[in-house]
Amino acid sequence: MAGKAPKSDPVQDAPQVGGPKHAAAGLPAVGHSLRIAQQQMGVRRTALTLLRVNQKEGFDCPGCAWPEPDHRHAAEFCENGAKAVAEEATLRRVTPEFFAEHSVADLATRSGYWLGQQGRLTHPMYLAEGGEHYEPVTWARAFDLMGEEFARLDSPDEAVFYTSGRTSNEAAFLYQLFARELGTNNLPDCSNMCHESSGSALSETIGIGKGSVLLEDLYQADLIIVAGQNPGTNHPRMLSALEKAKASGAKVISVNPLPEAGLEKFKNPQTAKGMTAGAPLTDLFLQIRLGGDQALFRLLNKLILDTPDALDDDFIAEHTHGFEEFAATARAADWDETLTATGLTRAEIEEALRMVLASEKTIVCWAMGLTQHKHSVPTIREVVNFLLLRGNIGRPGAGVCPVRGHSNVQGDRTMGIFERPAPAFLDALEREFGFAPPREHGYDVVRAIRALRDGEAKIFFAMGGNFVSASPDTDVTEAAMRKARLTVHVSTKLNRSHVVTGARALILPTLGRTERDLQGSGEQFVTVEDSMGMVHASRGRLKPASPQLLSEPAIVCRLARRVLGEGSATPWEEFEKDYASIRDRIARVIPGFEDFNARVAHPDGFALPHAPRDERRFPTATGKANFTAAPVEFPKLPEGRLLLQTLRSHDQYNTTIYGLDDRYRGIKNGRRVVLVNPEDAQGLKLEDGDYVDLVGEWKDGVERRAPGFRVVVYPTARGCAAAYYPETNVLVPLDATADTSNTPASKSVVVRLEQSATA
Ligand SMILES: Nc1nc2c(c(=O)[nH]1)N[C@H]1C(S)=C(S)[C@@H](COP(=O)(O)OP(=O)(O)OC[C@H]3O[C@@H](n4cnc5c(=O)[nH]c(N)nc54)[C@H](O)[C@@H]3O)O[C@H]1N2
Ligand SMILES: Nc1nc2c(c(=O)[nH]1)N[C@H]1C(S)=C(S)[C@@H](COP(=O)(O)OP(=O)(O)OC[C@H]3O[C@@H](n4cnc5c(=O)[nH]c(N)nc54)[C@H](O)[C@@H]3O)O[C@H]1N2
Ligand SMILES: [Mo]
Repeated sequence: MAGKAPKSDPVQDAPQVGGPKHAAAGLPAVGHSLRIAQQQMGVRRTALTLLRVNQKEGFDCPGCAWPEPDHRHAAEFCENGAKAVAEEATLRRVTPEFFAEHSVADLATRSGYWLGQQGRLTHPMYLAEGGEHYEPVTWARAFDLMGEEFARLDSPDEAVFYTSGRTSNEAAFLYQLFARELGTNNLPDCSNMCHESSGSALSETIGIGKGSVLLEDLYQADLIIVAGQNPGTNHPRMLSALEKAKASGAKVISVNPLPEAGLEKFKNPQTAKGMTAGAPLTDLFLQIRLGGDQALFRLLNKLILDTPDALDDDFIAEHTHGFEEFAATARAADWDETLTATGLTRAEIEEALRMVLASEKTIVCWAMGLTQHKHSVPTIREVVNFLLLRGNIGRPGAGVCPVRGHSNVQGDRTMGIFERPAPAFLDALEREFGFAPPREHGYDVVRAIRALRDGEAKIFFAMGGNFVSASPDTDVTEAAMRKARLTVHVSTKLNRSHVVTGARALILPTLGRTERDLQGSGEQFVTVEDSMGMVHASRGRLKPASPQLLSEPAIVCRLARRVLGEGSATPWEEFEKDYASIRDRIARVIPGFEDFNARVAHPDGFALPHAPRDERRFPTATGKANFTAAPVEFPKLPEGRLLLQTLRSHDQYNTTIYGLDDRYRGIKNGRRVVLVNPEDAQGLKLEDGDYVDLVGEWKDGVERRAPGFRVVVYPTARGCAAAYYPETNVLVPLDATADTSNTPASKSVVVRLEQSATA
């Protein structure tokens, strides 16, 4: 049935529950991904496309930012990468006829799943003020419409330029250049909702906001701690790396309120042994309470300090700053407080300490479980303290490993997609392009929503993503978006952000990773940077979904020419024609990209410099790696309430829903479920199968309600519930953000559960 999308909205949310699985990947996963891919692409296209994923002459998997190993398998992708590819390479199409048939009001009643299942966008579409339907427009008219609206702005700061992390380096570089030539730093991105807390904590403590390990380091480590991450679903290829590390003797501690299948056991689909056996990956599972990680690492740090000969004294003396103050604070760490904050036992923490002390080379990996809390930045700083104590940064087999989400989110930041750019970056732009970039900081995601809400921002332009569904406080965000004069989305697929619009709206359909990009000088490739700072080329080979599509770089170049006109000395036409000319400029502006075009010709690409990793040099304010000493925080829960984390199911990619199952957690055919600990359920007089409303409680007193969730009694930590995003984004208050990074605290939402009227 490839090519045919479901006519009616298939979301009949009727969850069935079969209990969590204990192993991830393996044969069922391969079969499952092929089935989904063939439904979207047909058999032949599935085979042709999937064989090019992550190959040296192929395209970078749009799934996640996990790096590719040097020796690649013929199938160097995972089940969820295959789903991401199938979503893009689908044969289904959203045409002008589709928009004639469905009004915007009609589309606004559909689920995100249904919208995404309709297929690829084929034509630029325009929604006029007061219009009921999107109508096809020519590209020329689309750029004119944008030109008119940009000309009406009183200040360039009334425009907001959002980026999602799939955008290539080339497109991202041009996009920030355009925004800055226009005169604004309003460049919020998905990172603001994602790893911003990691960036904030790491830049201050080690001088660079990126991870310090390469794949080889994982293979050499003695101990790998995976905290706040579910790789079985979100970074399945990481499981192969953990398996390889374990084969060379590494131990793994996983720190998580949920027992995640992938971390328990892994059946590697790429090896004969893995197909059947299934190796246990975790040696110690610490089932921590939500938000308890800072307390855990603080106590471990105290225990390390109290152990004779446990410190790397030479490293501390030579390379660090602030040790004494930190040590004094850490020595005061309290067992009782830690046991309350973490829900762990003394024996578990002592076992963790033994493993930590037995390890000469330790790596800590983390993702959203550590970054999306109020106290995420001090939590990650505490992880850094932990590694610094035993000299675990800047030598093989050791270091920090924030595992990124979107496949080029790290590269986009390197290219200057940042609302608070470093002065040195702006100086370099100024030298290269001969204009004076704005120096004032711009809006991040949360501030952009406030600015739209308050009428201070008037144009919202998105390079990919699904801003209204990904952002917190859905009702507030949607109302804010509706106040804009113009909303523009450069997109591959239909999503909710296209139907919750400003007065006028444009959808600009673009090429995906898998597609051939032909420009004036011939076939183009683009480049991306993975989670470990490796840069390499990505080439699409499929025929584009429609002849109308423009590439992201082409859209930016034409927009810049229309809006900036004669005022810009930048060779936008040349950039569009030949992406190598963009890379030449990147090479001159961004350190680490010298000789970019020559070096990216190497099939494996190249590694960006990382001072702490490469030279044990820490480019911080003090010139050393900084210990920090913050008070321990953890969420305090009022009586009868639960702390809710909002997370991903196995069948979604952020706001893109592939299906209604969460196989590893044993949930089928429904997303409106809330996982509750058995004792909590008993205390709240709830039974598995009951229907409840989740009601958010936040200090502003506003009632935030997500109705009709089926209770699933599940082995999560006490007091800690879990439900899927984006359905639960209505519950995350706009102002509930992490200190310093301003990331929405979407892993610690206080809720009460009320019997549901809508069961
Ligand atoms: N298939 C697929 N792949 C993806 C994505 C996707 O949606 N689908 N999204 C991509 C993106 S953008 C990102 S950022 C990554 C996200 O990757 P993850 O961070 O793995 O994603 P989440 O589903 O948010 O899972 C958070 C994990 O942290 C745990 N956790 C939550 N709170 C805490 C806490 O306080 N402490 C500890 N120790 N653990 C906690 C949760 O139980 C869960 O296991 O994945 C990327 N890859
Ligand atoms: N409550 C809660 N909220 C969260 C999170 C959470 O854990 N809990 N996680 C946060 C995180 S980590 C992130 S990263 C954000 C994600 O936020 P976003 O990045 O904004 O969201 P996505 O769902 O990844 O965007 C999907 C859309 O991108 C478009 N797209 C896909 N490929 C391409 C392409 O190649 N080019 C272009 N131009 N468009 C493309 C498609 O139209 C698709 O509908 O959500 C955040 N929101
Ligand atoms: Mo993310």
